[in-house]
Amino acid sequence: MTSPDRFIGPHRNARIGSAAGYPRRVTVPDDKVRFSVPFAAYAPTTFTADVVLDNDRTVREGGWADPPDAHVVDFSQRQSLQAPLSFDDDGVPQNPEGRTGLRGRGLLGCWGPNHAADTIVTRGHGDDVKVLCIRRRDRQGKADAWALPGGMVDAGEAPRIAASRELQEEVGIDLDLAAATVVYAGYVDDPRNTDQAWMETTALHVHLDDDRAAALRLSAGDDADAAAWRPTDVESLHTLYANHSRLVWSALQRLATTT
Ligand code: RP5
Repeated sequence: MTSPDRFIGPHRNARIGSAAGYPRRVTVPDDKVRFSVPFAAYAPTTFTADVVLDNDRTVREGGWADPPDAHVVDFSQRQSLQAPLSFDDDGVPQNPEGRTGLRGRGLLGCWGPNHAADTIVTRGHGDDVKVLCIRRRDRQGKADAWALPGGMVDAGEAPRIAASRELQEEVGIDLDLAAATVVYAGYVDDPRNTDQAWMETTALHVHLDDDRAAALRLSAGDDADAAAWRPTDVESLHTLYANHSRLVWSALQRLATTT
């Protein structure tokens, strides 16, 4: 099974994405994405959303965001699934996939990697495999933002537990993910990413037989306003949020070799 061409090349959503309230990003040409490539004219705007600033965990009980000054964060305790952290000239973690046309944290709480967990639940056989998706309530600039069920990993929480919790919250189902297989762990090409804050995920795959899949009663909630089984042909996959197509593709490859 050959992976579609669109999985190859520099991050794209992180350069063109305009999540709610985001200022216009500086254009970053494909050949200038890597920070190692000189780009003298590069002068991105700095933007951190008010909701992030209002949730500074050092001043607000229950806050989920780092303080505005990145230098007070202990980065020795923060790990990237993608690559060892590297830092810009100001000592702030730098996006491992390169320039995004925006600095600051945007809508993301953490300087550097922001960890999520996603579940890829599949059903069906051969050319008729379907994947369980949610429609993101926030849409993130799209008319129809179908995505994998998933969300942020809470401090100290295992990705498997976070994935299971999100399935319950967003789709209303209880699935035991103890035996689910990690098919992807790394960078997410998310439209909210910036040069200094980005999404990473651990994606768990579980395939359900026809009876188990038919018994599930899907009920969208929390960050989702719809839940449905979606097709997995290449064109459908490429309409998914961020680079979730890449995650589903990994699961399909696993299915093709294990069934
Ligand atoms: C994506 O954003 C992840 O892959 C995950 O699906 C999601 C987590 O963010 P929220 O849904 O919590 O906004 O990057």
